[in-house]
Amino acid sequence: MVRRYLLPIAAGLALLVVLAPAGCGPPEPTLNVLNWSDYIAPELLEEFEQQHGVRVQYDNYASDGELESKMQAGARYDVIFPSDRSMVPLVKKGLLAELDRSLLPNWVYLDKEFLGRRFDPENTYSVPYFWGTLAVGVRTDRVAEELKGFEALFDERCKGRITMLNEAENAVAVALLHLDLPMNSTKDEDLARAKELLQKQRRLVQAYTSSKYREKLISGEAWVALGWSGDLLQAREKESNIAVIVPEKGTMKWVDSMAIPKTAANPKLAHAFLNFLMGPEVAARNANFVRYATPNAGARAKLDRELLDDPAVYPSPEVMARCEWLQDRGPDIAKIERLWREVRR
Ligand code: SPD
Repeated sequence: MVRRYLLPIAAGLALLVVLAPAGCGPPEPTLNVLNWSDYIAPELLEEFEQQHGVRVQYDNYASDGELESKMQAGARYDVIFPSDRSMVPLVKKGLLAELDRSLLPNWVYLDKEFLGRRFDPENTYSVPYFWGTLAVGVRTDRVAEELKGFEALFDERCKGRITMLNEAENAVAVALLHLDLPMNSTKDEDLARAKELLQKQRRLVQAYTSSKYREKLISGEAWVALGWSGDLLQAREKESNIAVIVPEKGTMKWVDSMAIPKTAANPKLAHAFLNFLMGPEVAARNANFVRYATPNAGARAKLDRELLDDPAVYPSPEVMARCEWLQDRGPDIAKIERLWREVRR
């Protein structure tokens, strides 16, 4: 009787012991992260994996539109990094989860200046990650004169060597600023002038890209690139013949956030990841690597001195006073999207 019942159980247990080391144990928890390209120090992902005994599946995107359509189509991620611009539709469509502050003790290190912004007044859904400006990267070995604004992007002499961000609102904002018009204007006459400028510029443009301009500047394939400050600074790190111009007359300032989608499979682990990146030590290492400005006040004292003193990372208060946030243009956004389609076709 005992043999009849115990033997099969023992055999079953033995089989389990044989199979378990071969990878048949419980699956390793995975944190699915979707971030902009070149926007985190890779060592931090490994560190988080080791600290929490998890695997981080890390994917990239290159534009606001790409993130928004992925989330709209139901992509399953635990942590995403929307821009201030993308936060508006993501919140409106109910795609983000409310944050649990009790799981984010490092909140105390955030700089209040970057909290309570219009796109999320109570920071119900978002934690500021990095901020920066819309800037111009220039190969100084190719473009000799001293530049102060966006002028090289429209210069015939740079024909075929110019790259533009492939983002409607960024490109239109630059055209409006270059024409000394308000960056957030939706007036038909202002947009008509911006369109004319961008259409005229089209034959000078080598590529519309939001992810490859860094490499193109480094290789010298491009001489002038419209980009986001930190990416251009990363290029300057690799090639000393690159200058980063934050237009003196003012430009767009922006802040990207960390957020947890409503469909996150692992919200607890997602909070742990956010809190990890919000720690002053980690936030400083991350900023030193990506060369963007940090909204983490606790990290400031730990930043590389040359980063803190670099006006391309932290522009002077005078220049900052002339910079503007992108506003939510509501239904008027359709005008900008149409304009951009017409420029790009
Ligand atoms: N390579 C990281 C780029 C992040 C830029 N985010 C800026 C969004 C501005 N709308």
